[in-house]
Amino acid sequence: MTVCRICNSPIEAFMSFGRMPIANGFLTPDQIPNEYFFELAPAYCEACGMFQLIEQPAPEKMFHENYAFYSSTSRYMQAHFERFADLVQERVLKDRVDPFVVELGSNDGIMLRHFKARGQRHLGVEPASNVADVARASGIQTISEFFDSKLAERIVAQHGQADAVLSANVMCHIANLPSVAEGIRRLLKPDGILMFEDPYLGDMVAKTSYDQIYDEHVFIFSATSVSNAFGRHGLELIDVLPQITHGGSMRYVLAPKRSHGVSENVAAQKAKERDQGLDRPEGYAKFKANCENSRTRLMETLNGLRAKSARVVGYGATSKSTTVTNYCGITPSHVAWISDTTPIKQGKLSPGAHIPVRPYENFVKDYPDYALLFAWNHAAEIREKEKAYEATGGRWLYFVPQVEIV
Ligand code: JHZ
Ligand code: ZN
Repeated sequence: MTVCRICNSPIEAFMSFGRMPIANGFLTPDQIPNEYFFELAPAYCEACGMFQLIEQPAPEKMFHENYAFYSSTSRYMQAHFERFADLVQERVLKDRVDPFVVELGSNDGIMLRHFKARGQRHLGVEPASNVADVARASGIQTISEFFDSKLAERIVAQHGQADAVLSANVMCHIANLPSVAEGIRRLLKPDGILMFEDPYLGDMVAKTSYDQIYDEHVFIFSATSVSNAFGRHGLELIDVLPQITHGGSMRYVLAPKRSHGVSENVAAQKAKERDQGLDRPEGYAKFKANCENSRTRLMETLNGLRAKSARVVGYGATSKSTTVTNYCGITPSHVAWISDTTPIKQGKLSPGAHIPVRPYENFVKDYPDYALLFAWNHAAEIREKEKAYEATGGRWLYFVPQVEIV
């Protein structure tokens, strides 16, 4: 029997996406025989509302010195994190003396750089040492370790308690959330604030963006599940702020219980979640059917394009695309290669499907007929940048929120 990672109630997978590799495990041909696979199967806990994976590979298999995702590859995300840092300054740090900010999973320093620029005390905790090195190179204080309650004690001993603990697209990656929540409670000052954001369950279900489900995302949060999971460790959800990033995210604001007032947004969001059916198995049965339909339509479309010998490439070798290619059965005969601007991914094969990843320059040099937009969450930025591709008659193949050619 499997039990909920938060409340220990029995849980069961409501569907399986099948055998999956590490989403960011881009590899060379000689590594294929040793490629690691696990079963990607999500479950929903009726007791505490947490959407979670039954199985997640060990953290060291995902986050290490060759981690392939560098946060600063998107211009829009750079602007987004500047605004996030400004909000923290305005809402939490402004009137405090010599405040201290800790970010969990600070990657290449995309957010912490703004605190550093203000001369504020800050610390990034980033186990993937290659991305952490980028941050360190620009003077951002970063340690490469996994955060838990023990590390929290060490940080407090060395720097004192934090005024703000932040994270973005990280909290939902940590299987041992109870230890992390406990660590954050110890790390935060009694009037401190925890703010984090992650892809939002309500958006994922509404858009059938099942590609948010992959090894790293052991949880897909909602206001209900976050409030329950952190409430067990003395942290209260005091506000929720919807974000458009990553196809629909939620920023959660938490504080030690009874230290701050609770916004009416919290109850309103939880009510919305009930209205959407996120608290019932039927809601997930419908999501499963939508995933299957999406897969069928996408493969019909790709098979049709292959039959007429259209030239199709992928745009953005995202982590999310690993779920899409492996669940749907997309092969290099459907998508010849994937364009990506990240040097560490270029010249490698995509995990599981083994589609070659090539530099973006190849895309510009020889436009395809169709580009499967794996990085659909960056559509606004990409469409703005790719006017010339569209002008030559190049088309986009979307699969979120539905399969369509535009
Ligand atoms: P993107 C990662 O997910 C992993 P991914 C992680 N688990 C997570 O939660 C989110 O980020 C936050 C490339 N690109 O942002 C860069 C172009 O080639 O959707 C990236 O490889 N041209 C931490 O990987 C990929 O696409 C462009 O113009 O799903 C985008 O990856 C742009 C904008 C991006 O995240
Ligand atoms: Zn539970």
